[in-house]
Amino acid sequence: MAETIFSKIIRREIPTDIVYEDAQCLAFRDINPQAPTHILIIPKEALEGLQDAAPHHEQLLGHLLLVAGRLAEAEGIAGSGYRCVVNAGADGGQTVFHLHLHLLGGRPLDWPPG
Ligand code: DGP
Repeated sequence: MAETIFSKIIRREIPTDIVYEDAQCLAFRDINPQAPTHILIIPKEALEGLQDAAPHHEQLLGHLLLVAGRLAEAEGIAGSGYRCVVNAGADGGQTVFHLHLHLLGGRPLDWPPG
C-alpha cells in the first residue's frame, strides 16, 4: 500500500499528541476532533483497511480493541459511554488509507451516523 501521513506519525516525523504506544500500535489525538475525546488507534503495521486483514492479523485487531477499552477508561469516558468506529473506503468516509480505529466520547453521540 502507499505510505500515508500515519507512517510519518509512527516515525515521529510530524508533531502529534501521542497518548499511548506499544510494540503493535500507536494512539494519538485526532487533528480534527469530533468529540471531546477523539483518539485514533493505529497498527504500526500498515494495513489499508479491514478488508486487507488476514487470519494472522486476528490478534492485532483484537489488540486494537483492547487498547480502545483501556484508553476509554484512562480518558474517563468508560462510564458515560463512547464509540469505536472503523471507516472503510470512500463510502465509509475513510480519508487516510492506513487502518485506524476512532475512539470517540465525552458527549452524547448521534445514531445512526450520517
Ligand atoms: P478517516 O476519515 O476515518 O480516514 O479518519 C482520518 C482521521 O485522521 C481524520 O479524523 C483526521 C485525522 N488526521 C488526518 N491527518 C492527521 C494528522 O496529521 N494528525 C492527526 N493527529 N490526525 C490526522
